[in-house]
Amino acid sequence: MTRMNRLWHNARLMTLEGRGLGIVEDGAVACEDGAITYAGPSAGAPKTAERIDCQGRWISPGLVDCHTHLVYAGNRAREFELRLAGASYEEIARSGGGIVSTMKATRAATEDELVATSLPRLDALIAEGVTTVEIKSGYGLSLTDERKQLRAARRLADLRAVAVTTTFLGAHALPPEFADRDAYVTHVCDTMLPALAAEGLVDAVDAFCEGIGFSPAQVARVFEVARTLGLPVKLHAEQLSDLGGAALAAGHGALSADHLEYLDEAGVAAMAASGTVAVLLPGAFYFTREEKRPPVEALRAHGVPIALATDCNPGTSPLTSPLLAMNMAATLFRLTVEECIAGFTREAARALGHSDVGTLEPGKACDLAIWDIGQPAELVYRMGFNPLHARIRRGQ
Ligand code: DI6
Ligand code: FE
Repeated sequence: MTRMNRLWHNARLMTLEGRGLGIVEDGAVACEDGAITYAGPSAGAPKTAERIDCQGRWISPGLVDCHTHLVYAGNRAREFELRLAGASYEEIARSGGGIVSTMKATRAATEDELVATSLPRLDALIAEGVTTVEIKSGYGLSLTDERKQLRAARRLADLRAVAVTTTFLGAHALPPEFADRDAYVTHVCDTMLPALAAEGLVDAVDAFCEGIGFSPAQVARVFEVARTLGLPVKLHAEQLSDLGGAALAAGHGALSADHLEYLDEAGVAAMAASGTVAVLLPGAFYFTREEKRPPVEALRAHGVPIALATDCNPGTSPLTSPLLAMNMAATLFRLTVEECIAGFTREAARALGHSDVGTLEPGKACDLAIWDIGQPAELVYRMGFNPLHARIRRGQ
């Protein structure tokens, strides 16, 4: 006996299967028990009990936001004003603002408060068709507070119909109670990461490899522990300077290296060799008024997969719109419409190591976004307009 047998028909599909958008002009998607059983031309669609007429609308895979820091307390609007008056992100970070100011607010919040204050941000993503979201820790910077942040992230998945995947970012900034970065990294490696992994709170491990963050040698220590725990790694690399972080990540078989404005050709080649996804974050580029573009042409030439994400965070990308991120990626980074849409679906799923979402194919989760548009480019072209008609998660 089959349950929840559904067919969305009279639709145009972006299946994202293979390399391009995978367009099917007169298409249908069938679902059984939350999984896709058919995605293709209407003519070949199975007969099912419940039929939903899409009236010519477009169906894409549900969007995947593969890099966010959306669980935090407080905001950094005051720092924004200081930056408008001329202060730099690095100056603010060095004078006790930046990540550490969000750490203080996050530490002061209860788990319930973190959930409540983060939920509207998650709802904004969901309203634009997001069905899978990655959420990083990194604003607790102690065992107790990182645990609280990761637990809050997990709880968001119970409150909304969305898949949440958690990433431990203990090596994000130096908490004030440690005078020395190496000593803090030891605490991350010996205490925080093993404990949180044992509690089942960690799906992947990330670090901030930067002059104001952690050195490649310190990141390598964290990655070694991740390896012994069997956890995949990813890295904030080459955002403000070139420390060779992406090549380091690639050497550890990282799922992704993220930001990458200062990535050089050798780093691109290393990523290509390891199959590491380049996650580009145009919101942070825009908000920090960065002038150096990530090496998109080299990434293409070497066949490095390109994903996009909001990087939703209070300091450098207070962005909760994947559609605006697509527009920024096209306008600021010169990505094509196909690259932008693939970047929030197929390639974002790859950046998370999730093989069950990101395309419309039999066997994948039936996570759909149904759009009121006449052509795919409209998703990327408009600014601040949301044409989502419906969002389907696991067939519902
Ligand atoms: N890079 C970023 O852009 C965010 N974290 C990171 O490692 C910024 C986080 C913040 O400023 O709060
Ligand atoms: Fe980030």
